[in-house]
Amino acid sequence: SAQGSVGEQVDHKIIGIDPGAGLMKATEKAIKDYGLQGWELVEGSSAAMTAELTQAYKDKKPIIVTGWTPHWMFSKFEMKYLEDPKGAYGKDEQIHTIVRKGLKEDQPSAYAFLDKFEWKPEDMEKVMLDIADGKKPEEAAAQWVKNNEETVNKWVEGIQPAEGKKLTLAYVAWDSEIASTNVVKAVLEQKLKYQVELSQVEAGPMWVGVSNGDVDGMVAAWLPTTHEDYFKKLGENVEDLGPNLNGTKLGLAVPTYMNVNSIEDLKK
Ligand code: PBE
Repeated sequence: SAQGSVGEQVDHKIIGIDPGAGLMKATEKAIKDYGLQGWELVEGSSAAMTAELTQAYKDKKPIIVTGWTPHWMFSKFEMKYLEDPKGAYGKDEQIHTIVRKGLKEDQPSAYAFLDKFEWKPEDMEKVMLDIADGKKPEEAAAQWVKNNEETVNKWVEGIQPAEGKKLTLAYVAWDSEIASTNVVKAVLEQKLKYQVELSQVEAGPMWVGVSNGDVDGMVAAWLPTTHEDYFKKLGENVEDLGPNLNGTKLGLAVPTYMNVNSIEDLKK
């Protein structure tokens, strides 16, 4: 077309996120598997990526981002994943809750709730969307807890409040994990009377922190694929409480106004 190839339109750039994200590793793999020589994966952050996407979308400009589900970008914008016939991004997986060894004995109430915590993609999306629309994460989380009293009460049923005990949760500033971690904090504080501190770190330090006991836990482990490397290295030293969310997806995402459907088309 008059605009040239998709590569020319976007200056052969894929807008990525933080380098510790499994999504970045998967995208490096996609670049290799699909033979996208000359393409650059731009490092940044979850927030920088969505800021760039928001601006491009407003201007109806072409852009390719590293995307994932659950994410508010798919409700605020008309977006599509590029087909991935080679399976570079792996299959659908789960988000797991991971805690430090010994938490069960030291903090049985927190442990019992974290073990029980499980919600749906649409729950997480609701909180993410409120934050994207300008609510503070704590406010969006408190609102969700208020609107979902029945679900929340089931999570904490029969668990003894901890009366001011301290707990630290690690997370990465990914939009999905900002949402989940703040909801878990709200429940621990409101329902179980914990004093929760959130530690915002990169993906590597998040895993290391739980494995060496510096933090008590996290709800941000994407397994078995996205955080496979971290789990292989540190999985022995943590306790995996299993999935807290089912129904994820990773890939390259573009606005639907772009005339491209598959990662294979980026070669042209
Ligand atoms: N993400 C969101 C993370 C996990 C949560 C898909 C950007 C990643 O490690 O890629």
